[in-house]
Amino acid sequence: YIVSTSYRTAYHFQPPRNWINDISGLMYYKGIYHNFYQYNPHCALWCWGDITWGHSVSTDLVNWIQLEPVIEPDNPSDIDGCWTGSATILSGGQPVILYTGGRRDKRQVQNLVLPKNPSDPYLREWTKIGNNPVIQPVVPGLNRSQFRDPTTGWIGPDGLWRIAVGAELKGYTAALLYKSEDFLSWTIVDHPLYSQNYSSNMRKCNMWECLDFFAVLPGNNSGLDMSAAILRGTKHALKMSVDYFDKYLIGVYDLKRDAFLPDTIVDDCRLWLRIDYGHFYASKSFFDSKKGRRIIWGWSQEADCRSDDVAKGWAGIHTIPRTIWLDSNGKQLLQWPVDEIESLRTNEINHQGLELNKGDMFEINGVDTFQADVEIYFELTSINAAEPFNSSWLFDPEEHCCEAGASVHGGIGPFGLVILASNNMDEHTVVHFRVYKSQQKYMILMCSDLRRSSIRPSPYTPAYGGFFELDLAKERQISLRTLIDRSAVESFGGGGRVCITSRVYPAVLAGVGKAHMYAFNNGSATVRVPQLSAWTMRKAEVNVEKGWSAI
Ligand code: DQQ
Repeated sequence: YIVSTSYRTAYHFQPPRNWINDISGLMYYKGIYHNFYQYNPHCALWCWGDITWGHSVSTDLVNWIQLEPVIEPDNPSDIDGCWTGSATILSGGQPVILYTGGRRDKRQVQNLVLPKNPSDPYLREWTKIGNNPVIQPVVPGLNRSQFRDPTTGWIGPDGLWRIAVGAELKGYTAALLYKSEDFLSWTIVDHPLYSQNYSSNMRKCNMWECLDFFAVLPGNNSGLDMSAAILRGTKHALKMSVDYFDKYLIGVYDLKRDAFLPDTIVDDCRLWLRIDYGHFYASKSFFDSKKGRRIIWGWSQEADCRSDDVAKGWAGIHTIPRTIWLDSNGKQLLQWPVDEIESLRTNEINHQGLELNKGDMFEINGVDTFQADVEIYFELTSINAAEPFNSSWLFDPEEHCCEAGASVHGGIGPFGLVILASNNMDEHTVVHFRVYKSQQKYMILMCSDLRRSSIRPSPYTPAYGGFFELDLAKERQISLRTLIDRSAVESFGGGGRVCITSRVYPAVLAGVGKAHMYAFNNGSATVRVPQLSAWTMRKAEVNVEKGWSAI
């Protein structure tokens, strides 16, 4: 198979060569979007001590130019790697970066860098300050090798800056809270922003990595600046990357207690909602002051074998930036690809008023099936056939997606999209829904099933899944938007209630044949498709190798 070129994405963020991982600092500064990320300039693998801060810039979040790495390991406070951190724009407009440094003795410390020339909108050069590290792991009971990933700072009512740092402390996983007047000298607050005891039923919950803490308004997709005055009705989201997924809690930031209080306490972190139910980790959000929205994106690691990564010469992509906001019910976050990505759409095709009976497959022709954006609305003709919901499925939606795959007939569903399908269907990926009845409400299962996505033996091909609630008395339509970009598939179900990122490596993509795409239904109840639109997606200019001096 022609591994090296065919799996490279056409409009996702990735480096021309080498390894990338976490999103490490995002900001909009003097007309430019900045993406800083974990980057190994030497090869396509993650290696201790090699990790620097890669840097790319953009004016539209679609096309990117890669600049020189900005922070490299070169002193005892980061010699084992310049790991994840965050950017903050201080009150006078000055940008700063805090990042975790790995030391040889395995202690993790927090370091500060400042731009050499803040009037340069590209912020190409950064200087480590003399008194690094600015935060040491000195708290009694702290595990010194589990103390990392400082958040973006925010200002509290006392005018002091605050940040949170993920840590393992005396049997707790915690978001430790630090305060500072000047961003240079920090003191720990006597209680964490939030913490959780490791207990037996949470044995799967590890240290919280890549914390993110941000303000949201129910039902309002305008973003909020964390340092602005807190508006009435504001809620807060605490996001943590843990156990292979990015999870979050919704609650309030109690200013008197200086603590995050989740709306509901769920001890078992397997039940926490996820930013994305697929192959997505280490996301970060930022307030986009240009358009007044909050944007988030995450890292999607390769799911093929390491020897293929080495052969390709690159590994890791970032997902499409998404606007993120809180649903009007105040319970869950919604996400939608930023509008800018629609500038890549071409060759639009449309279908209206399709009817899909049990066993129907409707082929979607006329777009490049390897590089497409598909939006489809499924309308339920009746909800009586919904099968009963079993709440134990919430612990392991992946397992339920395996049991209830696209070929298993149901009452309502499975229905959805079959993509990247070879002529004889020996390779295909399915994104589908099922509707279940749970007492007074309906629960929708969304799966991204990769089990037949490749005939090649090496890729990791699970069935990802997530559930969302839908008031079917009010809303009879379930929408699906799927962005297909060669080895990346990002799906947004129910208007962004469940998002699933997947990585696929079909042989059909490596030049063996043409791929097909179908809308299908395999449930006993007929579903209508009032609207189906699809586009071919053009290639974006993403980090094209021109040399650092291109701008
Ligand atoms: N990756 C970074 C760490 C972070 C982890 C190192 C999460 O700072 O906790 O590359 O993917």
